[in-house]
Amino acid sequence: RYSTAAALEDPIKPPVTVEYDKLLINGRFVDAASGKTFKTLDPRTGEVIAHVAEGDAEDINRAVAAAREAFDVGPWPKMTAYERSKIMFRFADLVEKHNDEIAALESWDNGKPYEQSANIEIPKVVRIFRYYAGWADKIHGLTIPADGPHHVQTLHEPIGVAGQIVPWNFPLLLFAWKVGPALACGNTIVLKTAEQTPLSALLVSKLFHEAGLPPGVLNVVSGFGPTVGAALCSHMNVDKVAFTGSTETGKVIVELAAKSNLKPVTLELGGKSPFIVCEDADVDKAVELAHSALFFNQGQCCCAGSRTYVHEKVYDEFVEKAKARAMKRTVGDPFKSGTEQGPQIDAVQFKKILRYIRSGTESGANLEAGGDKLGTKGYYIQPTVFSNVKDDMLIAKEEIFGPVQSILKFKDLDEVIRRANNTQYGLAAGVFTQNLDTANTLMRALRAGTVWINCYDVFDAAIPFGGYKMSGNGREKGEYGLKNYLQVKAIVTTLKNPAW
Ligand code: TXE
Repeated sequence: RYSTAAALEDPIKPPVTVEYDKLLINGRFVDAASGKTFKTLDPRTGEVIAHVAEGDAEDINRAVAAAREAFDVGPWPKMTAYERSKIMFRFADLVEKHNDEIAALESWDNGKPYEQSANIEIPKVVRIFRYYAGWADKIHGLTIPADGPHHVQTLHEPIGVAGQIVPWNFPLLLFAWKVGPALACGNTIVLKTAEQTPLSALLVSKLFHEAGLPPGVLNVVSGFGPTVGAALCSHMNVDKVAFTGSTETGKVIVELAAKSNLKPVTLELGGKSPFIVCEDADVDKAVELAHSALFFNQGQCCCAGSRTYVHEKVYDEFVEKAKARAMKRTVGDPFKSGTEQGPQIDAVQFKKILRYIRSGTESGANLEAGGDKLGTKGYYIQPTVFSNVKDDMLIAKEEIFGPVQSILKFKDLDEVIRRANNTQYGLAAGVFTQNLDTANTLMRALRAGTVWINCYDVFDAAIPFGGYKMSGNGREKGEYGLKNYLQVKAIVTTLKNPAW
């Protein structure tokens, strides 16, 4: 059924080489203090791409000291906002110029289709940096009328040294969501990449320095969560932490921040987002949108539409067509043109997904398509569809983070609202209907940070993104994203002559 399996045995040589594999501290590439390295693997084969310097607490100390100096002494927060903005624009131009090389490195390290990296993600990275470069000289406070003979104003100031921790599913896009607003506001940064995908951030950070970024403003320390990540979150000289990853690790991070210096934490965590197909839906269009809402990026999206609720009137037709669409999905080498789905990120995620697939079958859901790994090398999984899924099954409750679609049946709006909201998560939701009243009811009733109506995964730089409930706190992107990196100073001056 999956005719592409044979092609997976012979991976295509990526059109790029690894040039940067050290830590970036104070504008220079350096070895880890311990001299240790770790392997980053090709998800197509499990083979080594590169040995990368492995940071630990000592390297975090070095990086934080550099970021501290660049913040306290300058020049970054002391430069004019326009100067900072120009460097960010120059950086965006360089990323655009090197688009294909960066995209190739991203796909090699992560396994996502090269066409997705080159045509969607890296251009979005450019767009985010241009968006926030545009904000740099438009951040300002207020003048406030207050009682008494006082002139009152607010200054919006950077927080200081930001610790940022990114995951592996969108390594560079999430780098952009974090680094863009932090730099626009005048903060300095120590960023930890995910241990599965350290490469692209090192390459672009090199380009940032070429664009004129002063040393110490952006430091990148590769390594593991319990060492580098924990040291960053616990550091007394880090003023703020921003994290994207699992809800479980999010809780650890809040604890580390609280136990050290009570630094504020913003979190973008897991999800189990409902995608609701109403009775008036054009089934063909709904199937296609629900398919991409779940399967995009190998299903490794925090906002994946992973509970597909379909009205009973169109349920059977929807299931048939969703199954046919999944079986047509082109799984293949990420570097092959036309590939829709590459391998999962690593052996841990691969096994976790296969466990969930087994659990779906065992708990009585109908396996309509897929259900197994694909090929003999690397971490490919067949696009999998379950129907007859019930709310209390594990596959309907927990984040699978893989290419597994669960289709559930509903009868009326009140029921689907209650069921859609009955989750610890609240990241996103999708609604598919032509009925304005239905759309209006659902968009207000759904407890989620984003509701997409007749669309999904629209990630414009200006649109805020973040979670309700245990999907996190704070918003990234857009004007809201600046709030994570600013603090407000109130200035009160006594007026000699209040009449004026
Ligand atoms: O996540 P972790 P993992 C979900 C998804 C996935 C599951 C596990 O369901 O299957 O999480 O993935 C760093 N202190 N998401 O294990 O552990 C780690 O090094 C500080 C959802 O990869 O959250 C990496 O850089 N940092 C998600 C980052 O946290 C620590 C994206 C994410 O890893 C740490 C990824 C510690 N103690 C997974 N432990 C999303 N929201 O998009 C780990 N890290």
